[in-house]
Amino acid sequence: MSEIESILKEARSFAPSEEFRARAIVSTEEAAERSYRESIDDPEAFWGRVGRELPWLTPFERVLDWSAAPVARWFEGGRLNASAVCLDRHLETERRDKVAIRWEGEPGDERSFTYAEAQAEVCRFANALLARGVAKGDRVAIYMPMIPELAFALLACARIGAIHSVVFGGFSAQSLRDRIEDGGCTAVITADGGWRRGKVLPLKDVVDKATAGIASVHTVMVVRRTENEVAWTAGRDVWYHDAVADASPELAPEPMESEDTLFLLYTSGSTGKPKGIRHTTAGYLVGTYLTTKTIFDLKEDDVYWCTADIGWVTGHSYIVYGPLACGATVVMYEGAPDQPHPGRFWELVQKHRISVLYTAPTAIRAFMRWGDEHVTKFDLSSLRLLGTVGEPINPEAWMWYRRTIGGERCPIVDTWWQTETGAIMLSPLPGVTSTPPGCATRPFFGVDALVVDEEGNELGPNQGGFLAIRKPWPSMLRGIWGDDQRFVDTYWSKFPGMYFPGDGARRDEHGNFWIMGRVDDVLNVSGHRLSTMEIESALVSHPAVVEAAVVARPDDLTGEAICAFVTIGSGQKPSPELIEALKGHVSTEIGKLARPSDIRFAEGLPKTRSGKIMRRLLRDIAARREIADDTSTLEDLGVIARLRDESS
Ligand code: 7RM
Repeated sequence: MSEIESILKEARSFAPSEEFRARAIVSTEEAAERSYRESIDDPEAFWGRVGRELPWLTPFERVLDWSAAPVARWFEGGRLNASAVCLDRHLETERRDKVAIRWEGEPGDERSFTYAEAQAEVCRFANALLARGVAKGDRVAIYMPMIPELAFALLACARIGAIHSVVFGGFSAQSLRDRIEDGGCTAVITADGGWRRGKVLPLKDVVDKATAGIASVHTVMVVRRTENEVAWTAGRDVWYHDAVADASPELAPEPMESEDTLFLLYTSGSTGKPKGIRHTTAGYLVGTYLTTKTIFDLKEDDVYWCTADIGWVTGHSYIVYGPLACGATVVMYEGAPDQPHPGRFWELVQKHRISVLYTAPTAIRAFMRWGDEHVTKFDLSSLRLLGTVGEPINPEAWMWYRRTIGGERCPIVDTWWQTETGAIMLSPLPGVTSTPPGCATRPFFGVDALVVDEEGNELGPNQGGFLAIRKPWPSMLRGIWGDDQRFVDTYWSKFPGMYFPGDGARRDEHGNFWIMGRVDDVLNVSGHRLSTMEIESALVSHPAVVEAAVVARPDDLTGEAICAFVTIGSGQKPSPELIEALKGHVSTEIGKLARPSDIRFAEGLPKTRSGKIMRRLLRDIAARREIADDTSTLEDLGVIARLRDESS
């Protein structure tokens, strides 16, 4: 029994309006189909043409070399620089004085930078790094709040050919230390602090703890943001404003080989030590550039906002590299979505006339919980396109997003991808794809995706199985830093010749892909393999429920029993009647097989710092086991204690 049974049925589907379609970058099904066919049948012709849209210092000679599979080599012979692709290229055009980054701090302070200003700032930053002895190929850890200097830090590293390794500003000193050591970083860029929910996160203090005793770190560059007191290590620490005071605003970009490493980004995965995912220069830029342009349908006058933190891959690809390569105006926000009020995001949309918004299902479900009144008091008519990423979005949340945020007029692109894939892999094309709620729909150009069984055989329509990808694509990871064998074992060994992302999926009769969650989360109830995501979707479609996480607990009779943790709306009360109602609701929505044995009410669910539900912790609680897993990536440790209390 290797298939995952799919029980969720969704009959609704939404096509883009004629008005949207007519102006879209990809505006007909024929054009989309033609490009997709070419990208699969003749990838070198397709990607060669896209590649030539970037500004090269030396043109590439060969599009793809797959002879050392699974390590691909794209655009060999070419030289380019990521900071020049994102900034310099626009300075010769009308975009020179266009706003590149419009930033707002949590306390409401604002700054904005045109492309010309951003380029000068990045050159000063890069000169300051050079003056401190940071050289091409060196690894630089970046541990910062969401301020413009964070984006500039990535680009300044790229300008001199240093490899950046961004660590999300919410991680602990130990996590930061592990990543600095694993990458062999010689410099750290940080800030005194950052604002989060009205408080100062003392980032420099954390860096001091993380670097104590690491002799290889010769420089800690500190941006002044919150003006809190910081300890100072003479000779090692340097204020950013001092370092750039006399730095020249000009610096020729370092010519980088296509396959030179652009950055490392650590992903924790479910077990073992974090993996330093390695991305290279040209392929990554080509992938993020093309997906940003066509999936977000970017036009010259768009104001684009991706709400992720740059500490995650979503921020790397869709705040910094993709949108800037496209010459977009990017909004960046430092703080929490409910600071100082639960309507902060919508206030930002109204104020900056944001037209394209990209956010996560976890945020959308929080907005639903907080209530429509915080949304509807703002004017959201500037929005024309919405996106989601990070988790499967349940149809209920998708419908709410469409109605309440998108005013029923904005297409939604549900984008499936990973840190490892570098860029979006499955997504609707907003001008052409008719989209069912909660569906990531189709493979992007060049993505040869399929659903296979345990043996790697392709499955037919509506059979659930493992998502796999058959061909190399430009923005794919090139390896795990310092561990080539783990790269092969993790991604290329389950199905020979295919990339294995670790997600379950099914393809429906229209060819649409439905992501069914991580395969590690699949339940086995009386011999039936069920996706947690589908049961969660059924629960959330009950009016009392705002969020749900389903896990298995050992059961003598059925092998595994279904245990559901649910968060209910603010006007709702936990009761035995509600428990029965919810169990009955799942039975009627998707069938008796999926009826939960236990329903447990939870004030909050354990989430990673990027908002993904951590089901493995819930499995321990459901089985009343000690938590065996590493909880260091958990957003709010208190959640676990409260869940324990509530379920004992
Ligand atoms: C971009 C990002 C990757 C994992 C991935 C999936 C899940 C991401 C979606 C999704 C369903 C989506 N990178 N995931 N996007 N699942 N629909 N649209 O999130 O490396 O942090 O995570 O996230 O399980 O494998 S990531």
